[in-house]
Amino acid sequence: MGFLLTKMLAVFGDKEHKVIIVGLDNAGKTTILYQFLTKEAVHTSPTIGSNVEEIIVRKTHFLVWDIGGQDSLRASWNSYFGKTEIVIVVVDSTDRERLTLTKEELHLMLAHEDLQRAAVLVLANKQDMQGSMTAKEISQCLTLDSITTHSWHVQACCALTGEGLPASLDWMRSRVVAN
Ligand code: G3D
Repeated sequence: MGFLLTKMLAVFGDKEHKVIIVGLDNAGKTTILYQFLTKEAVHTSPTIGSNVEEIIVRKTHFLVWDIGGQDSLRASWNSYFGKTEIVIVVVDSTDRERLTLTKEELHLMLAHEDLQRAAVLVLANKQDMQGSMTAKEISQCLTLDSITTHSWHVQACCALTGEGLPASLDWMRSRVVAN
């Protein structure tokens, strides 16, 4: 618990950049978090707590919170927003039916006062699956072009193989280094 507190205080001390991973259940959030940790270029500290991990990308430290996506948990997402610099929105690219729900959640989040300075990374996950939507299609469905208040980026990926994830980490790093 003391260690967790130390890590949380580090965020407020601006030594680590806070990232939250959101998305509907089954989108691949947890798989992505742990795939980040196994990439060769990424060195990690031991697990800090349940689904909270430190990731270091070329000396830039991120504290990444994987927030559950089930109906009952989505209402509490905003309790994690404070000090967040990057919001990762994970999309199951085969789940066409629920993309509208993701769109609504995304635009609702961006209106929240605690996220006014956060950058948004949309991960179009499960690209290995037949019939998956492309990153461009997902971008259009989520109306990302209409977002002018936040820096955003969409990246196609496959959490199972890790494809697309190093590029995502590079983009995240470029965002926090730029600020
Ligand atoms: P969540 O944390 O968003 O709820 P999980 O999602 O990370 O638990 O992943 C949900 C399921 O999707 C898991 O399968 C996981 O293996 C699978 N998955 C995640 N990413 C990919 C991907 O890129 N491609 C494919 N094909 N599957 C993926 P199970 O079977 O364990 O439920």
